[in-house]
Amino acid sequence: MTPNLLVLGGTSEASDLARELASRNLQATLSYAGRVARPRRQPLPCRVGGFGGVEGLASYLRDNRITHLIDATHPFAAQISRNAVAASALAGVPLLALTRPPWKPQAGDDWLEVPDISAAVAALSGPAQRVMLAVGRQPLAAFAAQPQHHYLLRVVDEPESPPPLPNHSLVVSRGPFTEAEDAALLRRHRISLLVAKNAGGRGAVAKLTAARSLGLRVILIARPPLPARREVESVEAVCAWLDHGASTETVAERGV
Ligand code: 3Y8
Ligand code: NAP
Repeated sequence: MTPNLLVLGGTSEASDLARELASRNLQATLSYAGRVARPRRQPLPCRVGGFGGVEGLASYLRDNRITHLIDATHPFAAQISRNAVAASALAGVPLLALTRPPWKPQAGDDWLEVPDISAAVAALSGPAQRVMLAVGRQPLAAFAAQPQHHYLLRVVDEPESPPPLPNHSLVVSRGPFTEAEDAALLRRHRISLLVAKNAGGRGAVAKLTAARSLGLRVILIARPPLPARREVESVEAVCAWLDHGASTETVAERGV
C-alpha cells in the first residue's frame, strides 16, 4: 500500500523527520496542537489543532486513510501520546513513537530530580532566590505558591496577561537555544537556580550545560509516565520501520 503518514509534531525530532520524509517524497502530514502563534514552517503539509480526543484521532486516521501514525511529540505531551496509542489500536493503524532519552546527570551537575511540577514547586520553599523557570507558559500558575522568588520566565509567545508571579522578568524566545546564549542569560539575570523539564534532546539542553558551567543547581522535573508503545530514537530507525517493520506487524501489535 502507498504510505500515507500522520506525524504528531512539535519537536526538533519531528522537524528532522519531516525533512527526511519530504526528501523521500513520501505522502505525510505534520500535525501541531496550535499552542504557539507561529509554529516553525515545515517542508510537509501541516494541520493545526486538536483532533477531539481518541475518537477524533481515530476518525481522522480512517477518514484520511492514514497508513502509519508517528508520535514525534514532546515527552511531556502525555495526553496526545496516550490518545495516539488508543486511536491507533481503534483504527488498526500501526503506531511508532520517535522520542529521545532523558538527560542523565554528568560530572559537575548539581541536580535535584523531582517527579512532577508540584514537587518542583515544593522544592522552592525557603528564602528568596533568583530562579529561572524554563518550563514554558502552561505550568507557570503552579509556581505562584512560591511568590518570594524573583523568576526569570522564558516563553514562546508574548503572554496575553501577565504571569501570576509578582516578581518576574520575561524572556520571549523560542528554541533551539545555544549554551553561549543560555550562559549569558543566566549570568545577566544573576540566576542561582534553574527549573526545567527533563525533555531530553538537543533543543533544550543548552541551559543545563550552561548551568553546569556556572555551577548552578537545577531542579529537573521527570517526564510523565506513558503507555507501552513501540519507540525509536532516530529518524533512521523510523525509516527502517517504514521500509520493513510496519508492514509485518500484526494488528494486535499495532499501537502496543
Ligand atoms: C507548538 C512548535 C523545532 C521544534 C523546537 C525540542 C526543542 C525548541 C525547547 C526553555 C525550554 C518548553 C516549550 C521548548 C522547547 C524545542 C522545539 C522546544 C521548551 C515549539 C512549538 C510548539 C511548542 C509548544 C511549547 C509548549 C511549551 C514547550 C516552550 C514550533 C516552539 C518549555 C518545553 O506557550 C505555550 O503554550 C507553549 C507550550 C508546549 C511547554 C509549556 O508547558 O508551556 N513547547 N514549542 C507545538 C504545537 O502547537 O503542537 O514552533 O516549532 C517547539 C519546540 N519547543 O522544530 O525546532 O524539541 O524540545 N518548548 C520544555 O522542554 O520544557 C523551552 O525555555 O529552555
Ligand atoms: P498534551 O497535553 O499531550 O495534549 C493535549 C491535547 O492537545 C491533546 O489531547 C490534543 O487534543 C492536542 N494536541 C497535542 N499535541 C497535538 C498535536 N501535535 N497535533 C494535534 N493535536 C495535539 O500536549 P502538550 O503537552 O500541550 O503539547 C502540545 C504540543 O506542543 C505538542 O505538539 C508537543 O509536541 C509540543 N511540545 C510540548 C512540550 C511540553 O512541554 N508539553 C514541549 C515542546 C513541544 P485533542 O484531544 O483534541 O486531539
